[in-house]
Amino acid sequence: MHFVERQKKLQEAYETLLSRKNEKVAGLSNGICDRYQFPVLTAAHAPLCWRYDFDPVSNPFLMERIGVNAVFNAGALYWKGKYLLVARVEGTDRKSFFAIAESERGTDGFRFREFPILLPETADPDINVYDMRLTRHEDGWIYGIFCSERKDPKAAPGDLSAATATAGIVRTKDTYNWERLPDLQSKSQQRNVVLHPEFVGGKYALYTRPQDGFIDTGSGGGIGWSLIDDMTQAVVKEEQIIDHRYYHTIKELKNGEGPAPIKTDKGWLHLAHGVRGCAAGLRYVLYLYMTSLEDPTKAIAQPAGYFMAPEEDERTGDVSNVLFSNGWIADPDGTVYIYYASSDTRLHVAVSSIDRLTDYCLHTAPDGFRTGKSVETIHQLVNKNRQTGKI
Ligand code: M1P
Repeated sequence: MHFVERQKKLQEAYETLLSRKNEKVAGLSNGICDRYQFPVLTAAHAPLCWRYDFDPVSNPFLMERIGVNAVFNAGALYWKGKYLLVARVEGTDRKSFFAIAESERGTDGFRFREFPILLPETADPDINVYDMRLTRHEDGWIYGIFCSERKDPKAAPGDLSAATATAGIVRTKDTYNWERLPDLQSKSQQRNVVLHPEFVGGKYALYTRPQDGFIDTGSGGGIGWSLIDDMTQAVVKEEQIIDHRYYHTIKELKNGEGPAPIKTDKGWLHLAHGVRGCAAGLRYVLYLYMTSLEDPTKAIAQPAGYFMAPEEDERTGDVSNVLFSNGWIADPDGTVYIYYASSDTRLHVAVSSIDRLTDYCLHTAPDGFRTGKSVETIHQLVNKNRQTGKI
């Protein structure tokens, strides 16, 4: 195909993708949230100018010079009239980086800014970065906390896979200029670290996820909480587990805080991921819980099980059987946009509301930790339905 014709076709296909309207999936859903038909971001949403050299002299075949493998796990923020996503963009070279996509609607029309974020490095440069959680803190800064991955300096000779996970920290006031702060200091490895939006007793508060290794949490008991004196020199001095992992639950193997919690009049609303092992490997699902406004370390609602798990096409991708979320946005009218990725490949949106999500948390039975309790819960519901004669 002639260069000019190919360029025209590439641009037309790109504009068709970006202007595609997204509708709620037809059907009843589970009533907790509604999925949307199309992913909001995919590898194909990466701007053509990141991927193609449009000079016929240096790229006579108009081939892709830089490949994008996947776009997923995005932090989210409503900013100056736009829904803003800081997406994890993974190149075909396996390196992830952050890039901001914006939309005026929240369910479609996401368009990347011209340049991905050129993240400032520390003296020990990140080998890979991913999964930024955004927090608009009451101190006036927008913080981004992400996983910084480096080769494990203690790896045995020949072990090219051993890595370390550390929480990298940036902050901005305008979403264009990002100041890199020192990485979080912690005695264990850390991933899925999230900043609580308010001061607690005059200190910053972090949700942590202590882990012994890069993949295995080992003795790390779940989602932790740590008070921090200074975000410009953040140190985990003490850490308490506020959302534990348990045997034979959706979070048996590991769990991790999703985005920063949303403050509601009934408590802090949290979104997290839970991981269990099965014959097919690791299975990542999404769950909700709530903590007290007076004491954010105290759980006030822990509904059993997941509210979202991989469905249909979501089940397959680079790392199959995974739903992961590190971004959501609550509108002033209570609408909640949950940005979740499937199978480490693409990013979707599901829409709910504060009322629906808190109702789900506060009126869903907690896990009884054994099968008999689960059946008892069903009996209670059937009896209630019989008594009220509503069915
Ligand atoms: O591959 C699934 C997910 O694995 C990790 O999550 P966790 O820290 O809970 O193990 C992360 O690498 C995440 O990006 C990825 O989606």
